[in-house]
Amino acid sequence: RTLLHSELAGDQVIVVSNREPYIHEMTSGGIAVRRPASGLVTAVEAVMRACSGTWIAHGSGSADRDVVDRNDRVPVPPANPSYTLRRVWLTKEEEEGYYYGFANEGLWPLCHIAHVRPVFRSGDWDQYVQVNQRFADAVIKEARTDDPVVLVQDYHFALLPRMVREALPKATIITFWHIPWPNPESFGICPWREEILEGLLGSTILGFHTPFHRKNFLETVDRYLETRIESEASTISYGGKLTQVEHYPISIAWPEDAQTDGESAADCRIAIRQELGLGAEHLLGIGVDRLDYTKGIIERFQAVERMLERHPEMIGRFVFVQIAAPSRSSLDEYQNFEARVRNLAQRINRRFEDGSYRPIVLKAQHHDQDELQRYYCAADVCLVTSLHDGMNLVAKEFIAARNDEQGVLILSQFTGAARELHEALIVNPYHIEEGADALYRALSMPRVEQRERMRSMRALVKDFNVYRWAGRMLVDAARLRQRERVMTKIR
Ligand code: GDG
Repeated sequence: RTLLHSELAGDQVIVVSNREPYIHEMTSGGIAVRRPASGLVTAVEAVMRACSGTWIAHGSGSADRDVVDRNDRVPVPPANPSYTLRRVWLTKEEEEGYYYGFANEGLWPLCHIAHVRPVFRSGDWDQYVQVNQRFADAVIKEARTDDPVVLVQDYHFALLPRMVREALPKATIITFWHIPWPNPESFGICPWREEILEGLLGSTILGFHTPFHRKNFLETVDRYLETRIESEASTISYGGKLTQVEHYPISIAWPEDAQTDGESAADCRIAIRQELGLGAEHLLGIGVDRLDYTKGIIERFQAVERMLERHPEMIGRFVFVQIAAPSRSSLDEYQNFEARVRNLAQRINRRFEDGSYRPIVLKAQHHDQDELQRYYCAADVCLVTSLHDGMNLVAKEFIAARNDEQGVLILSQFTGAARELHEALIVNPYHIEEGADALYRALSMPRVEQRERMRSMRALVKDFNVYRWAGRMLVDAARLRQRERVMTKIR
């Protein structure tokens, strides 16, 4: 945090993301504030609390308009304001085309390669261009100087860096791509691939979670644009401007105190089991995800089924709770996925049910963060089985919650997190047998081994926290700003 303050001393920071960090909703009891289920928000919010500034995002809550001032601004966090949230209002048509259409039916499956075919419609693309321009205009309007630090978040705004660069040539634009970047052949099917690459190359710094995604990006640019790439220095020179392409693994804010209102891990363990109608003898698994086809929820349930088949002594003893926050549910692909998840849970439950025992508890609704913490603390094992994931913050949240140094993490090899968390049980989620074996191994793991693995992962996540993620980007940005100032003087 101190590092953030010193790197940003005096600079204006503007964040742009689609999702807002706080959503105001009208409820029967008045206006309530909700934190969305989003890895990006979890990470960037921690940074904004530390460095203040303005966060520009799409106003999506039913009471969002009721709490803003004349300039569409509201101070946040509501209980203890430390920065400004500036809301941009999108029309239904814009939201459909830019967000649901191009971003989530096009770019999301394009970049994840999770066997869902991307859909590209020119009408969606038009909305994507228009909305990127509207957010770029909001950034330009917010800028108090000609060289603000602009932090652009994710695949919703691939065109915005160039748009802002054209109006504010001296701005430091740091773009972070939170999802994977595919190989050049896969990316090449996008009809507007050149425009997207050119848009991103308006950035001063472009960040990915892993060296692998960074390399894929460099190769994609090399394939489709006439540029000069310095692979060693990881810079791309395009149209007389340099972009530094780096990897910055994202993380979480390490909890300062136990986050469960003083409830210890041991208390949570008992309380959650009671709430689920279980006893102290029950073994508990947990999964926490947006209900998204990239997260490997089907494969996870299949691994649970296979484990119970192979180890019948676990029937009646092991329960798996899946928290699945609804996401993008107006899209067909997501509705179909939810139906498949529900049907599979039902089929497995029918197969193994016994009295009140059901092996899978599917909680397909949004939960409070405190509630998630309690589940993390109560679980014997946490399953993260994404088919592809930029990083995956749930893995890190589970580790951070376990100050009792107990619990086992099962982690897909296709997450960015697997590049760091070597003491997890790493699995290929497509290999159901392997998942079942890992689950059984986790449930039978001696406490001493759990402690050793957890202790080592906790040290890593505590050290490489989200402030380091932001701090490293900002140190690099400060270096480039300084170089630019020197070069301008020389010229
Ligand atoms: C993208 C990339 C990358 C989940 N359900 C609820 C809830 N959550 C929170 C979790 C966690 C976050 O949402 C999910 O983060 P992930 O990292 O797992 O995934 P994405 O949302 O897909 O995030 C991902 C991330 O960006 C950051 O760069 O790691 O790879 O896909 O924080 O706790 N939060 C609440 N209620 C829920 O029901 N409050």
